[in-house]
Amino acid sequence: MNQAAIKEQGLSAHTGTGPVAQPGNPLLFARVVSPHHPDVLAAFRRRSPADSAVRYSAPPGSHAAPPARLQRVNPVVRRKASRGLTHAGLRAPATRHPFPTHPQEKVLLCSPVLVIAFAFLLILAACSPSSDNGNAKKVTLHLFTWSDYTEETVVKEFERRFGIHVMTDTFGSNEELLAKLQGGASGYDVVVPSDYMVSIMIKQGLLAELDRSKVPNLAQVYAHLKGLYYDPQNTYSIPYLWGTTGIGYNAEMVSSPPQSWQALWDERYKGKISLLNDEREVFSMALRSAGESLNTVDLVKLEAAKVRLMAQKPLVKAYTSENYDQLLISGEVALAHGWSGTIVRAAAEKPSIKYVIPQEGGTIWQDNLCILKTSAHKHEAMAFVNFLLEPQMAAQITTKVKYASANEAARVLLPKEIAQNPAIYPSQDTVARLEWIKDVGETIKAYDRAWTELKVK
Ligand code: N2P
Repeated sequence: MNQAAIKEQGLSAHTGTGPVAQPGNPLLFARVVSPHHPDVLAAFRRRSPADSAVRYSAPPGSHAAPPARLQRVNPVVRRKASRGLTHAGLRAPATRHPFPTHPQEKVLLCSPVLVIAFAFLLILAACSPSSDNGNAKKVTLHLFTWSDYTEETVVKEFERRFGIHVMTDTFGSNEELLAKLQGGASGYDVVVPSDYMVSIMIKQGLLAELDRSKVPNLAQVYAHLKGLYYDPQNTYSIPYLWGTTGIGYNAEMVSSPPQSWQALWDERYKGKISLLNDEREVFSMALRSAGESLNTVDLVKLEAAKVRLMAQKPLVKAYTSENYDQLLISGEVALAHGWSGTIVRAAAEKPSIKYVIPQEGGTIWQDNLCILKTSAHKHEAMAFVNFLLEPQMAAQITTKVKYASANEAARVLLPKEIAQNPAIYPSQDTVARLEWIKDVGETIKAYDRAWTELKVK
C-alpha cells in the first residue's frame, strides 16, 4: 500500500511482509529481522513477559491502532515466545543477547572482519522483503462475487492507488457461494452475498464484524437500504448493488409484452424460454405466479409450486444465470427469467429486448460487501469495500453493470438514461409489489429436495 493511500485510509504504516505470527506458528521470531523494528527491540530487552509484549508506536498523523500483522499476534504466543517457546510448545530460535560481555568476545567484536560482516548483514536485512524499507510484497485481495458484476477500470484504479492486487472469482448463485465456502474454499477476503444469504452466513459464523470507522462511505448509502432485516445494524454487511427479478423478452419474438409470470408457461414459446439457475429465484417465480409468498414454509404450497415447475420444464431451453443475456441477443430465447441489470445490458445491445416485472410481483434483492472471518487482510479488505462505495467508483460500476447502486451520491453522477431508467431504479409503486427472499430456516431442506428433483428428472 503506498503512503498516500495509507494516509487516506487512516491505516497504520507497516511495510514488513515476513510470515505472519499466528497461534501455532513458530515463525514469530523468524520474521523479526529488521534491527529497527520495535518488535526486535522488545524481544532483545528480555524483561518480564509483560514488558516484552510487542509494542508499536503509531507514525505521526496515523491512527493509533497497530498494523494488522502486529494485532494478530496472540498475547499467549508473545508470552510463550519470550520464554523461547511458541504457542505450539515448539522451541523458537534462541534470542542471544546482542551485546556480549565476555572479554574474548569483546575483542572479537572489534575485529574489522566482524565489523564488515555485521555491516554486510545489515545491508542484507535492509534489502530483505521483511525490512521496513518500503519494498513490501504486494498484498493480494481475493474477491468472490457474482459473474459480470465487476468494473475492471475501478479495480485497476484501486490497485494503482493502494498498491494492492485484486484477484476476482465468480459464482452464479448465493447457494453456490455458500457451498464453496462450506466446502473449504479458503483465501477469499471479500464476498458479495445477497440479503438472505447474509443472514445465513452470519448465523454460520462466516462473516467478520466490520470496523465501520474504516468505511466512512457507508454514510452515502441510501437510508432505506441500510439496517435491513438481514443485518439491522450493518454489523457485517455494506449495501452495494440492488435490483429486481423479472422477465426479459424480445419484443420481436413475442405477440405481446408478457404481463404475468404465466408467460413462462406459454406453449407457443416452447424451447425459447430460459430460467435462472437459482433455487430460491425459480421457486419465488413459481410461488408468486400462484399468488403465494416467495418465502412460504407451507410444504403443500411448495409441492404445488414444484409440480408447476415440472410441467413447465419441457418448455425450458436452459436453466442459466450466466448467459441468458447472450441467449436473448442471439434470439435463441424469446423470454428469459432474469435479473434487471443483465437484461438492461442485453437491451443496450439489442433494443427490441425489454424488461418487465409481472403483475404478481417478484423479488427485490440487495447484494452486499462482506469480509470473511478467515480473511488474512481485513484492513485492506475494508479499504477496498470503502473504495467501491466512493461515489465516482460506484457510478462507474453501475454504468457498466446496470444494477442500481446503494450509494445515493452516485446517482447524480450517472448518465440520465441509467439514473432515470425504471428497469434499473424502479418506482416506489413497483417496489411495493416486490418481496425480499428470506432465510426459511429448516424448510430450506424441502426447497433443496424439490429443486434437485426438478433439475434431475
Ligand atoms: C449479475 C448478478 C446479479 C446479482 N450477474 C443477483 N443478486
